[in-house]
Amino acid sequence: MTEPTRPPGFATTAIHHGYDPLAHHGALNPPLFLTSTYAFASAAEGAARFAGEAEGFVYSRVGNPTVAVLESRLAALEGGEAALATSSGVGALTALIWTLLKTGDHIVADQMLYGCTFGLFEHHLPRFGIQVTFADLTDPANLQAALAANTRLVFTETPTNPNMRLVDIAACADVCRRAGIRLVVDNTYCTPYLQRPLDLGADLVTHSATKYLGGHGDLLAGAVVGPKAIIDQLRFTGIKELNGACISAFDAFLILRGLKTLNLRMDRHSATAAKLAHDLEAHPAVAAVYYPGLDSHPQRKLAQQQMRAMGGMIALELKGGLEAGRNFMDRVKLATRAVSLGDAETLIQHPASMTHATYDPAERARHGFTDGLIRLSVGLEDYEDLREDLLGALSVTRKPT
Ligand code: 3LM
Repeated sequence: MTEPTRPPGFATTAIHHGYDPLAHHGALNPPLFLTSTYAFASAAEGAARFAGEAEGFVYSRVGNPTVAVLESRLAALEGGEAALATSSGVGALTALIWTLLKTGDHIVADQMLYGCTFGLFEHHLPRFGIQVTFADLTDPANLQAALAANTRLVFTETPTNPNMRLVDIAACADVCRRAGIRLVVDNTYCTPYLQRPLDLGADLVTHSATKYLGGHGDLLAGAVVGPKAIIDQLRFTGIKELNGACISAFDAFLILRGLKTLNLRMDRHSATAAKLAHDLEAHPAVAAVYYPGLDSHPQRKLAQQQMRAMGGMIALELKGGLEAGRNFMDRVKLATRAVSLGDAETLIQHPASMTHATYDPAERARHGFTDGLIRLSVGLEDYEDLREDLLGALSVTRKPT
């Protein structure tokens, strides 16, 4: 057998990394280990495994062979040393924060975050003595200004959920590195196929694997990727003793299956979303479309630098504001009215009353997103059908009042 002359590409890694069928009776897919616990050959061996002196699994809250394949594959795809898979994206985030921070510490976060991340940061972490400063990280100078002596973590999404602002990962990583503070990037919207924050200098990547990584709307999961020493801490403190947010082996199996088509799906999501973003922007009922592939996006150049393609998420505002947006949502037939994203089905939702209802009206105004914003997660259906559905729903003339 000849040795490969180059490192495996993204798709090859997503399909093969960390698993050898011949070591598992030739089974093409990693076996699903449905077990909570693991037998020890002797008391001494069990004790050695618990002490970390012997290799081997002890209990599925901290490790499972099916989950381990997923973790090594996610680490390889993100270009990190190690990964921890969790029961949800929020589980990944709390494992990270509760493990790495303590009372008296400070976080700087971008001003626009997924609703429950915002809820955790704004409404709950202060109860444990952890303060969060929200800053507009689209300008890295604002990051420098927000840092304090007790800042331990900088957290951002990019593009931001729901309004598609971009944060310059390399520029923020530079500020963080000089200050000795960890930069964490939520890479849910992009997946490692479209954007690799660790390559750009981030220290850790988080995911809601519920979304594109799983890709089929049939599971909840999350992940953290980064240096092995930190991932070990998150596993043996965060998941083991703090939040218990371990992923099920079955969900890990489903994500492994989803990963096999991740690059194909992301290319298709991106291609269809790019066309629909143009169509929507050209429609007279539309006031604004937020999509990094549009020339009108203020950070188009940055998007081209740090993203391989522009992804499947679009935000838009209609000229008639909230009421027009609600009517639009009620008229679509093919797009499904639902939260979440990254599925084969196109999903449409209203952030202010759904995914981001954790922001009260004053917070929405302060953090910079409007009540009228509508979010689309463009699915894998035929572009022509989606176009007809969305433009048709926009074009219905209103009944005279
Ligand atoms: C949503 N988002 O519809 P889970 N990080 C990002 C996310 O978008 C999410 C999480 C973390 C949505 C979920 S809202 C009721 C439905 C950027 C989730 C959290 O815990 O796996 O849901 O991930 O935007």
